[in-house]
Amino acid sequence: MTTQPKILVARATFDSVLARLSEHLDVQANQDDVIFSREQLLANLQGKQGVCTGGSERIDAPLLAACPDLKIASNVAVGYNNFDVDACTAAGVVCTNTPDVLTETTADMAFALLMATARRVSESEAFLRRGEWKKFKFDLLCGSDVHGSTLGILGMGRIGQAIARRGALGFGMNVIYHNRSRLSAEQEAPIKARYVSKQALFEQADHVVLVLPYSPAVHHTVGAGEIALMKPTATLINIGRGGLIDENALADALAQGRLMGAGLDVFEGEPTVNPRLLEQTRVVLTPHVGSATVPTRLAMANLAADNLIAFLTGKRPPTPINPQVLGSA
Ligand code: 8YV
Repeated sequence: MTTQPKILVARATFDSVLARLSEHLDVQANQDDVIFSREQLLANLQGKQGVCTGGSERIDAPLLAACPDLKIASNVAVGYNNFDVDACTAAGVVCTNTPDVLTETTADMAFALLMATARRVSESEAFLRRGEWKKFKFDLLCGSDVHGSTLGILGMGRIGQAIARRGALGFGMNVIYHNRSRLSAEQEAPIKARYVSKQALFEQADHVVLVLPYSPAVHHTVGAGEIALMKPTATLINIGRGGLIDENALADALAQGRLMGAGLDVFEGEPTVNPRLLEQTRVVLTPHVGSATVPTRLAMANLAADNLIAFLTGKRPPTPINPQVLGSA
């Protein structure tokens, strides 16, 4: 009997996905969804050729040194700031992620946060639930318009473009964006997207959406200086990673009424949320649910499984992050 490659599925997943994996691989699952300490992760990875990770498992040089059998790390996320990709590449370990399958769902969530923040939906509901709604009032809970306003997108990858389409085509918004590289004229034209400097984006946008991948180079991309450039009527939406925003600077700005509001799905210390943000009413807070619909989470889990099965049965994984490790085969 041939032995199957061994993998650890580090976080709970769909039973159907585990069943698929188990047809090809020797699977150690974690359906109780214990968040492994570093020591537990290292212990559970001994003798494993593959690992299926969520954002909670960090794959870095010390881990790779302690787990010499590991050949592939498959992240169930498009973002992979929990991977030290250079260290993986140096160790010949393939990294994979789950792009595309979550693009539209995550763009929907960006819009949900944008709408909720601009129109003060959470605040309005809390007001109603507290029983404070006693009469119609002309200026009750007035917010900012979304339609026809200027949407500033920082990070114009697949998800950024999907948000831009929603804004331009659905809400008649003027789209401005900043990104490492400019889109082609063919990509810009249908949404009339205008490439601007980062400074111009903060100055001109009525709604700023952060959707750039996190790395230490973009830590606190939005701090006191950037917030000071923004219109006091503007909103700031973050569906990327918490570390993109200096949360204390944001809490200061909200407390002083220097921003209309913020919509945050991601936090620097998540799942712990900065208590200063929790104190603010003009902030819509959600627990990192950008890709959280059942079909999308299933598609993500299946793509992560496809990557593991393909690579560990001698084929090319569909979505490698560091394809140079695979060579040209
Ligand atoms: C994941 C995400 O669900 O894909 C990403 O980068 O942030 C989410 O879609 C989350 O990271 C859990 O792994």
